[in-house]
Amino acid sequence: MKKCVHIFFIILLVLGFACNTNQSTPKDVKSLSQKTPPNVIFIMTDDHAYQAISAYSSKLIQTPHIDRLAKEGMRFDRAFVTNSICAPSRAVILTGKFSHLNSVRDNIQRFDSTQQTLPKLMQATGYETAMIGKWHLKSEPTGFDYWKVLPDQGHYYNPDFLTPKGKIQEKGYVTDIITNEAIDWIRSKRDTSRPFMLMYQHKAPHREWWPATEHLKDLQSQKYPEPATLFDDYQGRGKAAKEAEMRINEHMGLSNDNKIQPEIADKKGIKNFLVWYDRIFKNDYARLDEAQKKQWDAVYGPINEDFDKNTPQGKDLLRWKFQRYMQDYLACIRSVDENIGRLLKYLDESGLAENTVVVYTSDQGFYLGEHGWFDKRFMYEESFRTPLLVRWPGKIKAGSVCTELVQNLDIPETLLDIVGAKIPQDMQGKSFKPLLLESNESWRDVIYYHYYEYPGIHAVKRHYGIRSKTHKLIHFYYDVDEWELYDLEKDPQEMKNVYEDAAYKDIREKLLLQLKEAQAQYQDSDSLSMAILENDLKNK
Ligand code: SGN
Ligand code: CA
Repeated sequence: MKKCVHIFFIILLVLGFACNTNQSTPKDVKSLSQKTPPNVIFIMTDDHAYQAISAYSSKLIQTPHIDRLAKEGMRFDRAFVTNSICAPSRAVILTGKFSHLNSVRDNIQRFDSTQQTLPKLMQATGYETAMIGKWHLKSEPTGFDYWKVLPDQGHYYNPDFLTPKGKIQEKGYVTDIITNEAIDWIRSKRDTSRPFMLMYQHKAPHREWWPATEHLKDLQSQKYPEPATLFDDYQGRGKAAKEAEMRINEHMGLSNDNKIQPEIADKKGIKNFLVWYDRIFKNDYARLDEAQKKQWDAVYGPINEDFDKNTPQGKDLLRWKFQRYMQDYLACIRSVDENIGRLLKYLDESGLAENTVVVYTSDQGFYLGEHGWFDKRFMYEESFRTPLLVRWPGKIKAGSVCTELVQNLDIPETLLDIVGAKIPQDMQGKSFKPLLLESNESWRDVIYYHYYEYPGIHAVKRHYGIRSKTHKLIHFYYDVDEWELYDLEKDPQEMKNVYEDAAYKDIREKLLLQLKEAQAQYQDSDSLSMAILENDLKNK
């Protein structure tokens, strides 16, 4: 039966092709040009929460340029990562394999650059490839005809870049520079006889949220709506949520994050949490030139004076820190949005837009005060989920929305599928090209997740789990052995663990079974988790 359906579609395709080639209107030229393999621009930001993209929610900020991709393409409302942290997410996108198979399970490990990757496979298909911006994988990029990347996390102001010829410092603001480099590569550095894939990856809006000088002031006077769970007390959940060190109140640095001079924070006796908070503040500030310092002081000086005079206490301090956090975080996103606008404008003007697939995503989601948190790592919704927008002119219906469960794991397979390349058997994701084309093929029921960086910064315990469209099952392990189950329809904010609730017995059993199946499918297991844990502890 399936075979018949396939043959039917092939006939339809052939007929469609024949119809197109029979026409002799100017449209012909267009359809022919669309038959040349499309270019691919993969845009990834760092820690960009879907809550801060107006195509998803306009509560916090307007992002008209990023929204264009949703308006002219497809918005994914159930896009997730496999391991909510930077380097692992990047390794997943390069390899199409889960962390336990791709050499990078946490931000400490080094990417094995000899393995099969998306850019290498694209090169083998005849594509010119480039990687510009945040890389964060320790080993040098491979599989790229051109690369220019930030060392490690990079800096916001006057950043250094690594190139095959060595390190160079560029003057200006990192988001602008990365975009200049990207446009410049497309315009004048690539081999124009071949299609290209550009990975254009921003540092912003990563902690510690240093906005561009022109946006320093923009968002200072606005009041941002507090999330309903800002004052979460973590009752109803286990130890992992209670013990994580990412509460705005206690773990966000007053100096390095909120830009209050260390001397003022110290004088007030407010804990800055990180021991090197002042070093970070001074290092970043020291990178500014005299004019930048002047602009910086003009904005942050009065904030410091006001904080010194009217120091908020208790709950008000949390409220104040949340507002400060949003002002800087969102101002960084302003630059991202403007720069994506610049890139899209260049594609329009150069005539490249029509035959270029543009993907927008983040390396993971982020907490914007939900549960009183910043950072990510958890399999709870705000950090597990990530924005995903895809524009493919002439193929994806403008303004479409997909609610199927997809993951960053699926991105390389999808891109290979789009350009007509073979997807290697050992890649673990699934091409979502059929979803882009809105064909009615059956999709998956659950997605799998595994996080490893513990003990470590922010103290989020090791855990794995699955999510269906309606429920989530999580197992926290190592120094705890705790299970959590959430009913995402009744409790979308994940406030009440119902794992032990008798009313959920059947659902729990079904999910436990699906978890085992997912682990088998992705070649993960409890014994592998234990072996990895032992190895990680030995290497500490
Ligand atoms: C830094 C941040 C952390 C963050 C990690 C990983 N601290 O260490 O808050 O979780 O990066 O981020 S900071 O004070 O140096 O900003 S990731 O996006 O690279 O995974
Ligand atoms: Ca990140």
